[in-house]
Amino acid sequence: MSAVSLDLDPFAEEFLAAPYAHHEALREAGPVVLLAPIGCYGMARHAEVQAALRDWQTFVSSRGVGLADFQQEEPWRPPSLLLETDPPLHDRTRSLMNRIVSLGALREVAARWQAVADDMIARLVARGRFDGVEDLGAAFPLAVFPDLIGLRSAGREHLIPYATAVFNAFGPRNAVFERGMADAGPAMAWVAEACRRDQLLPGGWGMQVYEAADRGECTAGEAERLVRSFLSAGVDTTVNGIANLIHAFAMHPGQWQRLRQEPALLKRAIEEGLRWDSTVQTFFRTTGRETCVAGVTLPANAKVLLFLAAANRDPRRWENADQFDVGRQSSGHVGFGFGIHQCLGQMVARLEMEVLLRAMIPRVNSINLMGEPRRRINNTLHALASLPVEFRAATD
Ligand code: OVP
Repeated sequence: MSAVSLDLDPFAEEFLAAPYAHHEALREAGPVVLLAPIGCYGMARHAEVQAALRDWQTFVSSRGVGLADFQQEEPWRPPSLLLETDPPLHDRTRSLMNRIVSLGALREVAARWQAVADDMIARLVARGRFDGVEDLGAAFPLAVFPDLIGLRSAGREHLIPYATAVFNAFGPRNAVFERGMADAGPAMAWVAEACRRDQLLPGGWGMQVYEAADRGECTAGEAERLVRSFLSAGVDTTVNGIANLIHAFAMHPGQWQRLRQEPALLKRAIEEGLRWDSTVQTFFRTTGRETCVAGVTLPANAKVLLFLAAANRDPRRWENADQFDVGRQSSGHVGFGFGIHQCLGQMVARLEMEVLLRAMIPRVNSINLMGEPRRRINNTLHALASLPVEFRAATD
């Protein structure tokens, strides 16, 4: 069998603005489709996406996890030593980073992050109306994450524009990419500088990567690039993860009431938010050899787009997949990926959402949408530009 060809560009602005409207067509066309306008394969069903993510020997990452094949064209920046590598290199860098991004390290910051969240949410409740992106989605990660890494204070406003460029660069060189790149120069220069040892504060996760280099676990050059991964992957993902979760609750007031009545559902609610609206919508792999997926032959050297967010709403995997239901058992979603590359920072992302929801449950009676949210179109992220909301104070 060969893959069904679709005349669908998943990086067209109309698609990126409303991806969920197109996912059903992608899933129903077949287990593997040919996306004719961009000349690559695509998979949008949970079983096939998960299987491809598990099989890193066939679906390789070292040729880039964007549309560009690093074997055909020069990467736009030196490849990530985590995301854009295969074993054995990947396993060495990932093990090193796993020792830094640990549960123990997060336990040390949890109480402080809770205090920051409590204070931020109390102020937002007092204010009433605010922007769920700027005043919460961006404000919270920026209040905790750069300090965790040990970044100096000056220039942190470059973090989000840098990430925008990084996540756009996984897609084609379309107008979305060009707009993101147009003013990214200063952000790229700032990030490059911020990753250097002499710019990092002692005790932070950035300096800990250099200390691993001192122990011979990697070179100083590799350390610099591993610190870059923290800054690339750790900000815009959580910014929009939080904003998307607030948006989900604003659209589903009954689900917020349910969580308030059953706070024990907190962890499930977070996973459900990640399943229902995955910030990272897609990643590519490249076939290192010919392979067969559900009876369809894929040639070697092909780019394959994995629709993580579509897999997370596959009715073959979840009942009422399009419903946001905080009581649902959502584990098994691929919002953080799956397999050897599964999100290194997932515990950080979860902790940020946890402390925020813990702060909100006793204080926020209702979350009300006060205007049309505006999307920020990105080739990879499901992102919001603004989310006008109101937190009505709890009196109970
Ligand atoms: C979502 C990710 C995203 C962007 C960059 C990197 C990782 C990196 O390692 O540089 S994972």
